[in-house]
Amino acid sequence: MTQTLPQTTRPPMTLTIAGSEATGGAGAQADLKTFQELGSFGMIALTCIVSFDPKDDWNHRFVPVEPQVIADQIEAIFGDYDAEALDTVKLGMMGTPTTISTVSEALAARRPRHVVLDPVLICKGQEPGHALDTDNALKSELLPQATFVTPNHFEAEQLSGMTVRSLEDLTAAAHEIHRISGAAVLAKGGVRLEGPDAVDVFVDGDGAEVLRSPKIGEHAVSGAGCSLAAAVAAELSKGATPLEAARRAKEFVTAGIRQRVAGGTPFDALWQGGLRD
Ligand code: PXL
Repeated sequence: MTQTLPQTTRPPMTLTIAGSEATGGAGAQADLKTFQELGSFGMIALTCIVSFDPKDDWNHRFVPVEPQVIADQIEAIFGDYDAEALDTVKLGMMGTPTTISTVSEALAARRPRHVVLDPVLICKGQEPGHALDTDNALKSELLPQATFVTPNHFEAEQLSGMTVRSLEDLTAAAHEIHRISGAAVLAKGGVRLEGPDAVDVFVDGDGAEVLRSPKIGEHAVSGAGCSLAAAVAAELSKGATPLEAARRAKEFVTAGIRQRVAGGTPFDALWQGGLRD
């Protein structure tokens, strides 16, 4: 008797190299939910574990994952799917200069087509001195490998070396980050710029576009940045252009903020199911 083999599928695939945020609002948890919601097969190489501390003003308790364990996870993932099948990687929180070097080396060896960098620069509870080393390492080792970067207001100032107070400033900073990295840039004004709209600026080699959506409250929502970059990555894995990916990611995050999840923390979490029906 001849046996028919079960049919396999080859969905779009996205890997996030990011930290765990236990409550599920941010980090790798937000990334994986976003990938699934947008139809991309998700994978995680964990860089660190963050546990908010309810006894200490929800400060971040931070534990890095051993560099060898990070390298092992990436080896397992690219052993399973080569860089042709798995052509999109999202980078979230790294946390230490050593982690950045480990990830930078692993990426340089595989050279995936899309590298979406969410340049998470500081995390509450980290040593300021340490944070500066991490910022510098991120700028010198990961930014040059990125094909798409999603800085928020603060990160746009740090990466461009410019002060951002207006949409014009944000646009100038986005152009500068594009100039130094060669990557497409989606710089997020979020609730930090005045006015009725949450305004983001997209810049790539073809020009600039301002993306707007009405602000939903004046408070930042946990996981919005992670989910935005994850949505960009998922869309790129499905074949979108960088500008299309930016537009769809903004819609995804706006819908998720509209249906945000309230808990005991002082910030709400984004719901990745916001675009369903
Ligand atoms: O939202 C930034 C972020 C990214 N990654 C992890 C986090 C946070 C913020 O809490 O904990 C793991």
